[in-house]
Amino acid sequence: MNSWIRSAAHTAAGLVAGVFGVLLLAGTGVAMAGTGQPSPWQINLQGAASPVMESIHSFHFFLLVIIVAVVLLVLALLIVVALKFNEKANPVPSRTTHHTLIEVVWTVVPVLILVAIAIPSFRLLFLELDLPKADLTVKVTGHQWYWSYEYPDNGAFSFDSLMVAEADLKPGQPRLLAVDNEVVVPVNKIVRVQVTAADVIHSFAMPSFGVKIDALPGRLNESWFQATKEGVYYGQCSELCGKDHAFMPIAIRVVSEADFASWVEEAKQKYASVEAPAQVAQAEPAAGAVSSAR
Ligand SMILES: [Cu+2]
Repeated sequence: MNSWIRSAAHTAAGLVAGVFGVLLLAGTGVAMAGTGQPSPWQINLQGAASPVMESIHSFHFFLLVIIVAVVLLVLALLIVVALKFNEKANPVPSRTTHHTLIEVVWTVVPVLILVAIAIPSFRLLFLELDLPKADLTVKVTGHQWYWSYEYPDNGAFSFDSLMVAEADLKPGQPRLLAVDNEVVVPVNKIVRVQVTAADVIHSFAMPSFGVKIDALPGRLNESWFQATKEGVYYGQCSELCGKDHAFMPIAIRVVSEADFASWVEEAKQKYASVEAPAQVAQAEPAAGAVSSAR
């Protein structure tokens, strides 16, 4: 065998091994990936904690299988061509220029593959964008550079949520992700998220819930999630919004329904006292005081 054919065969073998290696890593990556926050050496999506994210995971794996099959087919064809039709092995080339069956096959098969991808893709889009009846609403507003949250169904209190500086992190709080005031939602309830922005475009993203939606000034976008496991989940602003874009994380704490109810009671007190409008000296002028007030 020619040396270049040998090296081509080696390269091909290396490619196949590489593809299988990536597949293997991707397969185990689902287990390796953290849920609620990224983990070291993570190469796959974050773990799923909502039905939408579970569907995103399955769709992602389905696409991975298809793309690996396509890559392997093309690779095999390349190897066959390189080995069988090089100048040495095939000194007198065929003059064939058309083959109707092959041409029909290489047109129809890709169309069928695209249709097979489109059907679950549209189903997933519909799942993400068709809001089910919500159990509660959280209104999210992006600011330069923090988020504020409002609970219109639970007493309409609102609060700001700012990143915890590195020096103030408590044990267990992840750097660049922990916030002072977390969003709290009940487990297994459908939460409608209404997203807007007060200044520039931000994007509200929570990977483990499969939520990413732009926060646009003057527009109210909607998304939803149903957190299936209790715990704290972290996300980040995902639209470049200025110098502190990287420092406006999102933290959602998923708790039991009873814990949520008691948190709401606490939050109403806590944020009411913080958010009370400042008392401005503006007394009703007495009837005789009008002229002197001028
Ligand atoms: Cu932002």
